Amino acid sequence: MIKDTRLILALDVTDRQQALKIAQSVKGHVDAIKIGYPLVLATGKDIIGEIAEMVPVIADFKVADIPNTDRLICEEVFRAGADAVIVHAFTGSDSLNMCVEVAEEHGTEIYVVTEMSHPGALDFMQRVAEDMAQMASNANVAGVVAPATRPERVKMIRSIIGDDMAIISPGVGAQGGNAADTIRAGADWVIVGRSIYLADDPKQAAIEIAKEIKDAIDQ
Ligand code: NUP
Repeated sequence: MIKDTRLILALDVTDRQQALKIAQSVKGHVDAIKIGYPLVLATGKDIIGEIAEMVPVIADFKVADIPNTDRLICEEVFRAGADAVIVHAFTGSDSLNMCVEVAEEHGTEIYVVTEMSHPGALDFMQRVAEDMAQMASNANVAGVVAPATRPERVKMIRSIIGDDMAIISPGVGAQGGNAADTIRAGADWVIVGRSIYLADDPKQAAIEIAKEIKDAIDQ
């Protein structure tokens, strides 16, 4: 991913025309568009390639299976045109390494979930998040997903993975996180969904968040 606006749109709409219209309008104002089950189940997997023609696509399928099934899933997603896939860490290193192997064959990227942004992540995930970040840093992944709702955890995860891997961070806006705090805590990109795609003018909303990010970096 090219680091420019440091903003990723989570495009969780379920209407094909609306998705394409928003993707077109934010083009140039976001570095990637993250799409996942809502859009792909509603419209079909061809939407991955259609959006990828405009803006790089991160496929948020949170892949979490045995290595062979993970391989089959990642192959389909990359064949459909995705530039990156998000995978879960809790299935362990063999599953993760299989995803990395497929990404290497396709010249694409893997991002690994460490600790999720919602309150329920405190029930189980947070207890093993640091181990999962360590596992991710031992694998050849592009980066990890860490919670913008807890900037102190972004900072902690950054201290584990070092500076060579990216942190992409959801939870800004609708979930209560703040773009500037997240970037200051060490995230490379923030991921924003509802605050952009539900806005009257998604392009303007993206421009405003990108400006907040830029101001935080320039400070
Ligand atoms: O920990 C995570 N939190 C999270 O919100 C991991 C994710 N992949 N996401 C996704 O980021 C979530 O599924 C949604 O697509 C996006 C956040 O959207 P919003 O809360 O900004 O609308």
